[in-house]
Amino acid sequence: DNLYMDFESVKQLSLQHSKPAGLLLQYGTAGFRTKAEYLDHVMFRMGLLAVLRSKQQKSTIGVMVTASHNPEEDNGVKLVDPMGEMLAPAWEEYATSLANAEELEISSVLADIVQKESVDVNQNAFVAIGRDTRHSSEKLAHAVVDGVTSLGAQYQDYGLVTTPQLHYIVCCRNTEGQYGTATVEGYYKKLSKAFSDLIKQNASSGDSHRSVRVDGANGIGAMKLKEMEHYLQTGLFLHVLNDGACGKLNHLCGADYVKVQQKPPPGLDMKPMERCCSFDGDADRIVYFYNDGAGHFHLLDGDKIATLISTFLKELLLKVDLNLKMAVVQTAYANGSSTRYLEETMKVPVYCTKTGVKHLHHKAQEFDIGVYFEANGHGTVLFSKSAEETIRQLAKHETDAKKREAAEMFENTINLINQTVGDAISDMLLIEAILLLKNLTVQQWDAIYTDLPNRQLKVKVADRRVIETTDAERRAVTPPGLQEKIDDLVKQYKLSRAFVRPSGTEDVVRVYAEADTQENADALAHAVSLAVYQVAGGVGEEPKPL
Ligand code: G16
Repeated sequence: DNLYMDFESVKQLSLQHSKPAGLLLQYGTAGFRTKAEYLDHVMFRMGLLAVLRSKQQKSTIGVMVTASHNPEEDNGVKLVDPMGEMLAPAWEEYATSLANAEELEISSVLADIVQKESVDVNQNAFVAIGRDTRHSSEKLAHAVVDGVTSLGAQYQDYGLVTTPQLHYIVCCRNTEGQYGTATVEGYYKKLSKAFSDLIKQNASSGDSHRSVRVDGANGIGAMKLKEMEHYLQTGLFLHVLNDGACGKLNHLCGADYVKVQQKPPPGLDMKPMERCCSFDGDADRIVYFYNDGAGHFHLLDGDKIATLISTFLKELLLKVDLNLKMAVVQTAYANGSSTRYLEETMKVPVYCTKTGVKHLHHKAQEFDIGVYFEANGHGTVLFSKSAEETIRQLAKHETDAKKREAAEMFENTINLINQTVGDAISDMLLIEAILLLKNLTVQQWDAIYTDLPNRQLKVKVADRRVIETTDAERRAVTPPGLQEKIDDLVKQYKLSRAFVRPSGTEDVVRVYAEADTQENADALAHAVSLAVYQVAGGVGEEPKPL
């Protein structure tokens, strides 16, 4: 029958994308990620998986070739579900079995998925493919295409796009254009219009000619932002640096570098109080920073962004007089001060999930307005269908002029936000608009609360899977003795907290610590790293004090 025939062509083509012997990979925090040279078979097979998912969902599925914040030599793949979310967790297991299947097992793994998920093999399938600027990405994207066509499915290759652009496109395709026009140009037009409509509502005396310095991580974000400037005719001047013209992707630049190192990319010439921001390698994360008059560096990370956005939204809710349920979702990395500020001063409920946008996104869907941000700058805002509808109706029909204006501002805000996933470009425009509308300087934004000093470190171990965690990754359950050691260490400092977890994107264990002073946060992070090294099978050099 059909199914059998199709699998025949899969088998044929698969021989051109064979799996290196003995290689085992795990679907991680955001898909598969490792050295690019090990990924050809994974890409082919994720093309296959996307087709099955597309048939099952009767929708377009996205495949993004990127390793985001990882070094240039790495690559990876993120799968995008119909509404633009990350692939459903149940399918991550299929992805792992398919990626690890031996050549002769591929058909049976496919047949197994078809059976378990009641996939109608005769259903049409469509896959939207995108890639970042890595050297390896083009060839890997071809492997995805081979996977898709070997199952007789259709595809569109969108070429070089940011990850959030592909998520947007998938959502547009599956809502028949309701979310927007399913092209990169459609994305530019939608966001540019929302941004210009929003800042037109500025009533304050704030200067609407603004500039921001953008570190593009030498990646796709820089390229796409330059394309977008043409649509953004609004008095926002973007000085794009690290645009890929000469520097290496994510090397000494980008959101991850700035957040983890707590310093600006070398060579970025910051004027005092000038707003700067950094994207990551696929432009789904953003952090802001500036230098004060005294030459001190200040970082405004995902937590500060979440606070700014939720303050703005809460004020809008008051103005439109709607009783909608708003919450903020964070992870264990959220600075303790941010959580305290949100809960105690802003009176907004805060939830903590495991690392990975898929977890935060899922939780945020439970509320009328769910603001989610990882401290690393990955996040967005979700609006329930009914909340969005109520706001749009108010913007159209409300007779009280003040309320109607606020509802219009709310509607423009919704239009500016990429609700499918964290999006550096959309987040940047939203932040710029909020600062303007609230007439806030970057320093005033920063002063909303003061971060607890913190430190993040990485430890190399033989097998990071020996560390298992619980309580949204805040406690380690294995290896035995590790958590007890951490607890003892934490007790030695004031306002302290620490946790460890295996990374799902790099072959390292991540360590996070915060305490009353930077010195103490550094000392605690180092002590915890040593504990990991000793108890969890550290390899290479022992962690040194900072
Ligand atoms: C990905 C995920 C993020 C996560 C980050 C680090 O980001 O999308 O949710 O915070 O990896 O994850 P881990 O600590 O498990 O390595 P990106 O920007 O690299 O795709």
